[in-house]
Amino acid sequence: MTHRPPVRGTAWLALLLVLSFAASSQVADGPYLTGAEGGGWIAHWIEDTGAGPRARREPVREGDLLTISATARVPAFEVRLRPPDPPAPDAIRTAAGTPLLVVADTHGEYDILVQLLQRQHVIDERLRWSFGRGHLVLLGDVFDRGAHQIEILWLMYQLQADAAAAGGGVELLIGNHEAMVMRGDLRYLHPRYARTAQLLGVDSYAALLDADSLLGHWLRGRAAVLQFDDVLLVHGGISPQAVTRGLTAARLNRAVREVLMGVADPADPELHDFVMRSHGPLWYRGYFALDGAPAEARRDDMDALLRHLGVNTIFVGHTKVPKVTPLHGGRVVAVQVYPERDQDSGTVTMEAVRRDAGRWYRVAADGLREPVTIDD
Ligand SMILES: [Mn+2]
Repeated sequence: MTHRPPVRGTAWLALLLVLSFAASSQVADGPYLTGAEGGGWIAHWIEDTGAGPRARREPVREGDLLTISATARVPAFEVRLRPPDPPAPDAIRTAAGTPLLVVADTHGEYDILVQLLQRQHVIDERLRWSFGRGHLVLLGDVFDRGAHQIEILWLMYQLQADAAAAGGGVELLIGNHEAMVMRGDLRYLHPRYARTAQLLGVDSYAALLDADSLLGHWLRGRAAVLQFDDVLLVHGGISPQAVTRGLTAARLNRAVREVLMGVADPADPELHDFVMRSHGPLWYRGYFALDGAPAEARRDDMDALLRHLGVNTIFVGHTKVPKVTPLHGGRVVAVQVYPERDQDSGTVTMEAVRRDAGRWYRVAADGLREPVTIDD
């Protein structure tokens, strides 16, 4: 028997669908800065003229200020274009007591990320750095699913410079969705960006983030694996195979970078293959018991792995958990609580991990701050 809802209900449902599509179908997009002949870049925007979208192009160069448009919930902010950054470090050592906030996959959920950063006093109401000498690390997967990946990229780009000027730091790690989009796998791309590529007349959205583009070059210089004091930060995880393979953060970062740069004749093609597969750092899920099966990595494996890497704990995103969860007796901490907003109440779900004065806290976009015991 087919259940037919009353007509009145159907009309409401239709209205809700229209409204939710309107909310997610922001037309304006950009800027995308593609490399220009003779240096500098061409900035490409999609503008909403009211009578439909229109492409705008303008040459820009180092030192220029560009405005990143406001969204429904987040104000506009400015970015200053700077010379290419050096590649991200493989390791960061900070003075005792340096605060750290670790945020996992954001998947285009810009306003939820901004709310979380504001509630944690990492940025202020105008999105300016207010974390002083603190460090912010995003564990990758800024791209795909949600509608606002480009805003997140620009915000991280600008905060990186502002944090460095304040004696702190910002690192965006490479997740599997960064690798997918940069390599042209656009299966999970939000429709907003497919439309942008079409309006700008490029074959693929990936062309707007190629190695000659400002953000594409910047992204290819990020790390996939970061040793931060006595912990390791990575999107998916480090397989215990790293021990027998002799893999370090430096080797993994070099291999991921070479893949994303499209290095034609790599010294270690087998490693290039490894880093883009299920046991590579962007994809690994072996710390987790999934689909009723026990975790692939056992506690003995984890001890050998941590000794090999020279850290006490590995923090990962990529695999969803209902709350920030220590695993394997605190050898791993799972951080990815998927960012969501309840459409009725407006309340948001998203968690992160924070270190203050050497202690760890589970924090959330609603302002929650709760000590979390990581060690046995
Ligand atoms: Mn992922």
